[in-house]
Amino acid sequence: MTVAAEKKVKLNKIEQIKAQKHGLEVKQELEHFAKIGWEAMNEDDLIVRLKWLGIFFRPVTPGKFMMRLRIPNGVLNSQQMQTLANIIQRYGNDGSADITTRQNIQLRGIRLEDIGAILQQLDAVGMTSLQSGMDNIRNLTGSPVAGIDPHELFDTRELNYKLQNMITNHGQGSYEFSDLPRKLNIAIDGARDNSIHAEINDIAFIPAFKDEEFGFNVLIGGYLSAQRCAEALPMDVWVPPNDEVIDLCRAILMVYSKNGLSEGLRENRAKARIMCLVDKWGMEKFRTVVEQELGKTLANAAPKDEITMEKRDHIGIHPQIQEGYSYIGLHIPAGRLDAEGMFEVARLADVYGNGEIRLTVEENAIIPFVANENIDAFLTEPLLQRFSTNPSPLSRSLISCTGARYCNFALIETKERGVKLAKELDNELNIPERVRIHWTGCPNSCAQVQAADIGLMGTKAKKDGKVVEGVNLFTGGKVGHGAKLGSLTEKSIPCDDIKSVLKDLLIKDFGATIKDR
Ligand code: SRM
Ligand code: SF4
Repeated sequence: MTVAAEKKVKLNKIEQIKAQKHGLEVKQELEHFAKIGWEAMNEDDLIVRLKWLGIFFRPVTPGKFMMRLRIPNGVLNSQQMQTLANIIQRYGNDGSADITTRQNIQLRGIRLEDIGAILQQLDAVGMTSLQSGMDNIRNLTGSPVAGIDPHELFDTRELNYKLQNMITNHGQGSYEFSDLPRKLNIAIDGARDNSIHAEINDIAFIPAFKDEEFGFNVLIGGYLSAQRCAEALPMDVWVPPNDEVIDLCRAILMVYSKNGLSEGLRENRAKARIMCLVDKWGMEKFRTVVEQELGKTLANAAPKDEITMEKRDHIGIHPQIQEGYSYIGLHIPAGRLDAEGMFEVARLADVYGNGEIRLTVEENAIIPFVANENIDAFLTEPLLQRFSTNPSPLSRSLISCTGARYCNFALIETKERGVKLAKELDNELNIPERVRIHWTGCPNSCAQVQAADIGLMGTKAKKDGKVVEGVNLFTGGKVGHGAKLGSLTEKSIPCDDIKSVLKDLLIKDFGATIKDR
């Protein structure tokens, strides 16, 4: 008798859909889908299974799909960026892209009949969108300045590439790693400034020395959701910075996947993240079961970690560890790109750098390896009028989720509103230091309002007796060294009143003063 039958488990709807046909199966059916059109597709294939290919049906723009890529450690090259730009360019005004809060890229406007060819185009330049949605491991994050940062302890790029290859079977799709009870986030950081928000990842590797040997302490179970937000907990494990990281990830993923059914994680999706397994077992048992899966005992955590710096945003010009070179961070307002902007970023990377482009969880882009003697010329490039190296304080630190323009969960429009308001407040106030304002359209918190200095989460509010768009206000989030989640401080502020609420808050708590005009 199966465990499910024994315990009379009632699988949730998504598990039932997965049991009928695995999500990756739809890769073989793309030609058929293209023939019949999205309107005639089975709903489970259209809305659920296509997400295993990184393809998201958007009820807000039916027929114009979103494609979520995987960009491990946020590193891509100019050829890859040009390929992405080419893909969206053919869709005219419908084609656009966003840099995401997991240093990744999403493309918009994609038509069903093009998906097969696009997957081949991506494959040809070493990219994939597979397993980037639903019950899969999301983009693997790492320091955006890995390998070029003078303060770095370890370059995590190779580890993240290896991990992505394992998880996705070199971009072709892996049945082994794509049937988790729920989504899962992994981050590996070799920098000192917690550039990846370790505290809100399901599995986080943070730098730590054990007996003077470099490695990682491991945190488990951080996540944000509409029902609960949890900071990751120490697993009391230390691993050296080599294949042991990959092996440990494999063991944790197997334990999570294999026990999902017997521990009830496949019944209720709101109680299915890996922290729920830790809740049931306690961390000690969790670690023991992982060790059994791994077939060996793990070393205990190092007594302290090396997250010692405030979080950097990487915007502007910064010296690299390689003498004579700098990396230049460009501010991409709310992460939104179009084909023209992407071609230009790729061109700057080729002309001034080594062709590489880095993405940040703040939704910005970095061009590394600019020779110091070329910086002045770089700064005269017209693209910098759009993507500044020296933006004003609030605009600089603005982060926004997709919001109502494309996301059907959204209760408010976020990106345009956030960019406009930051500009207006920057014009009206002197703001002495960075204030990180995050806008998120609904309680899923894709733009991590709990990590923000000021977090604004879409909701409904009342004004003059009418229901209007509003936000819940979060404050007190801290990132980098000593990161902690902020909390809800005010509910249901009508969007029309946000500007004055923010102005007061910036003056009262962040030392802002009114500008003389
Ligand atoms: Fe998210 C679902 C967008 C980062 C928590 N997220 C969604 C969906 C797929 C919902 C949907 O089908 O419409 C959104 C797609 C909208 C669209 O068209 O773009 C969406 N999430 C995003 C992105 C694009 C926001 C952004 O503007 O950057 C981010 C993509 C990251 C990536 O490249 O993979 C994104 N989402 C996050 C993060 C932040 C992070 O990872 O640091 C979180 C909180 C951390 C976490 O997951 O614990 C996050 N997204 C969620 C949740 C709540 C998960 C839960 O356990 O309940 C959902 C809803 C769900 O999964 O059921 C969700
Ligand atoms: Fe959509 Fe809500 Fe995530 Fe924003 S926070 S992208 S509105 S699911």
